[in-house]
Amino acid sequence: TEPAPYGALPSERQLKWHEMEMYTLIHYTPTTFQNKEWGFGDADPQIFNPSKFDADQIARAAASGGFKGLISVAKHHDGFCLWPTKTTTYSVASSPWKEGKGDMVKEFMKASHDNGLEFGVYLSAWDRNDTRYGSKAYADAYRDQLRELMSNYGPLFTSWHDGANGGDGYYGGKNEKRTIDRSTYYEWHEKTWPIVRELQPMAMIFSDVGPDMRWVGNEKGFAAETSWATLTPRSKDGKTPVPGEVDDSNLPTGDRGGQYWIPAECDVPQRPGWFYHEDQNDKVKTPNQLFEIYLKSVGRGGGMNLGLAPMPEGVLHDNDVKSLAAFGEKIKATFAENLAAGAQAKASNVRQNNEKFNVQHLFDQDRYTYYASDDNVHNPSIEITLPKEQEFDLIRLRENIKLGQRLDSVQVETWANNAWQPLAKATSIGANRLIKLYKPVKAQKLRVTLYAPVAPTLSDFALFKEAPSDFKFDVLDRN
Ligand code: IPT
Repeated sequence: TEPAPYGALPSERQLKWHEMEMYTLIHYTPTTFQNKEWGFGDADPQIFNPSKFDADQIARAAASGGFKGLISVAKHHDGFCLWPTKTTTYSVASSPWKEGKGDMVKEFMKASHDNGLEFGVYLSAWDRNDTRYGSKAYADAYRDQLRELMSNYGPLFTSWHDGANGGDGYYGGKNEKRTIDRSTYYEWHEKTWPIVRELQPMAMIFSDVGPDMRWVGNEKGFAAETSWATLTPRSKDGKTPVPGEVDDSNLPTGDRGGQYWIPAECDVPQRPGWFYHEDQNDKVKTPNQLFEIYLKSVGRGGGMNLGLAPMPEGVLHDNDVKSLAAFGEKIKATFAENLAAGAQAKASNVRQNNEKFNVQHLFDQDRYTYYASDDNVHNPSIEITLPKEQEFDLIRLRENIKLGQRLDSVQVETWANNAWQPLAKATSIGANRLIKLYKPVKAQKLRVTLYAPVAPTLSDFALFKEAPSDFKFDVLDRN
């Protein structure tokens, strides 16, 4: 019989999301034309006039990087809607683009599907254009916008809710105080998120507090070295934690034994900011920088959400396109060959001596078939003999998370000079853990020791060698 599940468990939609690993977030609004990061909501819709908007160029670049999804910022803080909404005239319908007949969210959706990407939306709750902002009428209009997006753009993999959601500042270009109580104003739990659940049951809801995935607490794209998928959201003031009003100190690490399964989503822009700025063309992240982010997000059991910033023309700059493609090549080359394939393995204990739980499942590429020990054995070890000596610098471990995040830590040793030599240790394994070694090592025999408060359920052990990237930007002497 299977071990009993341990702690908080992932939902179907979370399991699917863990397998997806990485996707992109597109910031393109009148703010792009103003060369700003946070628009004031005062941009004349006439400036939204892309000369060669091409959603396909953007989605193709994302797909070439190995990304599996694309999120359209359908409305940012400036309030401009990229689709012809019924709720406000401040939208593409008032712009010269396609003579006001266009729907950019739809174009992003089509381009995503054409390029094999799943599609999602970001809808800013903060709105610096809408004069109703702060009143109940606006909160209702926000929910109407959400309903439009959830209804008309196919199956969505996420609905992304930023914690940068309001308060004082500039509205319509005027410095105004609009004091809202964020813990009650948007009625996230009571009214707003139920719309997502009802209309898009497979959409992962992102926010500081989940419920499906959490902000990681920084915009560097890095989860903490120890990052649990489980979390107990905390508020600063004893009220119900909501986006923008949380104690965010536990977001990078999660909580061991946390109340809910709310894994970290690591968001980071490909450039210094989320929007395009011409003077940052030489600051586009390189494939090696993106790879480091991958290791510290996906490799720490989270997701990687990379921000892409089209130019005012409506396409990505060549530097961004080339770096994405080279990153995609690097990921492919690195993970093309599992150097542990074909290994023989022997565990100190196998659950009920049953084939179903034997160590060969570690090498079958299936995230949910697994090795398990008996219930009273909490730190079994597994000896692994590779078909021949291999050189590697990446170790991948996975648990069958359908039974929870069970492992506290693992230790890996290699056999050399007639003794076991310590090689690496890691905590918080979960859906996917990548351990990067300081330098490549050669070994044929390894030993993995597991530490858990219950019988562990390990599903994967793999070894890889990071593929080099000799990428150089054409216009810049930088790699
Ligand atoms: C930051 C929000 O404060 C946070 O709640 C979360 O939504 C995050 O954005 C997403 O990246 S604001 C940013 C300027 C740090």
